[in-house]
Amino acid sequence: LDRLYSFMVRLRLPGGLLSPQQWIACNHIAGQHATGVIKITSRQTIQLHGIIKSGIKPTLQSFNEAGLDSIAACGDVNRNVLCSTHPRQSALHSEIFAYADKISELLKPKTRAYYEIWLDEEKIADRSEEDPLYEDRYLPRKFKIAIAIPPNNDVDVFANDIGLIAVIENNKLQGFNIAVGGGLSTTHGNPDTYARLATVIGFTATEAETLKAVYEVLTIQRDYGNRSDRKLARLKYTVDQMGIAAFREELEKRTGFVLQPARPYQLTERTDYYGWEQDHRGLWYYTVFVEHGRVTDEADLPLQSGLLEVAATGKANFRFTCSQNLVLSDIGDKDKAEIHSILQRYGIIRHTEASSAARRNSMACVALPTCPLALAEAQRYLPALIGKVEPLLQKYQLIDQPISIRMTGCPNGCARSYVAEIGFVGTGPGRYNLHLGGDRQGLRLNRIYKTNLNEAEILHELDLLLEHYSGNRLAGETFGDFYHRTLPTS
Ligand code: SRM
Ligand code: SF4
Repeated sequence: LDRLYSFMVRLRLPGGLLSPQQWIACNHIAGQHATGVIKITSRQTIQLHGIIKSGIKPTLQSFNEAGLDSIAACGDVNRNVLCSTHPRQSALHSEIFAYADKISELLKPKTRAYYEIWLDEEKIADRSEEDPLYEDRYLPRKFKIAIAIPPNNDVDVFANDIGLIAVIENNKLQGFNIAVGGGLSTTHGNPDTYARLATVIGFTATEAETLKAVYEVLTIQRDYGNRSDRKLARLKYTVDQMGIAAFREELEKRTGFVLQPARPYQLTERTDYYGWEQDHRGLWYYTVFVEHGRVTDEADLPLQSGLLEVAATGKANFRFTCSQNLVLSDIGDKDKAEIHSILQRYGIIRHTEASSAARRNSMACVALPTCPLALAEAQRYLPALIGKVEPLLQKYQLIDQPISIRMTGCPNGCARSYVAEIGFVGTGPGRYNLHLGGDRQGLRLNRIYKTNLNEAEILHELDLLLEHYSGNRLAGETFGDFYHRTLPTS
């Protein structure tokens, strides 16, 4: 008798966009083959849990019928490419957004195995499977790319192996600043591992140059990355091993052109624009708060049913944010009232509006019960913990502050807790390291303040920290900036 394994399937969704028909298909597939819950991830896509072995093939086939695939969503390859979500961000959003797809296609493994194994494509024995990028060995480790459109760093661009920052001048896309070597994961007790923010190394002006530079960063990582220790195999270690100057030189050798000096840029926020917003074309967008990306029906919030009804109108696209939320998008003026009334009927507007600023700005990874690497709870626990932090925020008149609180069940950093103002990193059942001093824009890592705290200890520490902050901060100073300034460095 075979064991009853269950699996998770994650979609490749560059930029995180689904049509309403695709959302309906995903909803249907989730109910038919998985647990029913649709999970929006911190990398702008969705995943389904609880798929039994015999259900994998029908799941992937159903996704394929909906024009969706799961290629390179996991593995030592380039992962889902992120792009700033909200079209109201810039009149050039669609032009920049298109790069997510181009990069994803460029870096997709060439093997037909996915099609042959899951989609019954005829296997041609002598078909050559040459892949000039991944060759016969893939990369030493997973690889991540994000594109940010200033001033919003909603993609956490510096947490990626490659970060592209769009440079817009005179209403034209001039090109991209390129940053390399971001990555967050650490391992408890292994001092050789560390979180690192990507370093900006230059600027590329044309599409051809940008794609070439991105591609060759991967070939450098393929050829120079550490293949003997997976804990030290991400590009961040390769970059530090080589040094920035040598890395840039190698890149220029491989691309055949010299990177221009980086252009000035400003990332002043890391925000999901909740509620209704309108873009330059007059189209409407409603950003829904989806706590930790779990789309399901709860007694007091039938979110999944409400979103299905929105999708059934065919009048809104579904865009995922990198903070696990959802933007109902591209809604015509004449359709806005209809969508609004559905959202209102299902309590979605009330939930989005009534949640506190800190709750709406929080993130948690999946962790238990499905993640095999979890040491502690995250998405099942953080909502309750925030419920206990909110009275403290009230007590110190801080309830309107969108202090970023992120929790992960282990030090891998899937909810990017190392770039939060308050980061919790699981150490064991019910226990977390408390990190402080990150900023609100994702430009600075936080630091460990206290280790291995249980809930009572967390609340005690936060009570003291919030009181001290509320009484001593400078005008306009955020919680993260205050503790960055005032905490002694070790
Ligand atoms: Fe992650 C592994 C969930 C974003 C760093 N991550 C995992 C696995 C697959 C556990 C495993 O290896 O078996 C988790 C599946 C749990 C489950 O039950 O579903 C998992 N990671 C997630 C998601 C779903 C968290 C979420 O709640 O949203 C995110 C899915 C992203 C996606 O759609 O592709 C997710 N993971 C991240 C991020 C954030 C990001 O990319 O912006 C990070 C930190 C950034 C980085 O990569 O440096 C991240 N995940 C890791 C790592 C550590 C990698 C490393 O450099 O060592 C692992 C473990 C590994 O790869 O060995 C990991
Ligand atoms: Fe699992 Fe750790 Fe990632 Fe959370 S941070 S999903 S516990 S691997």
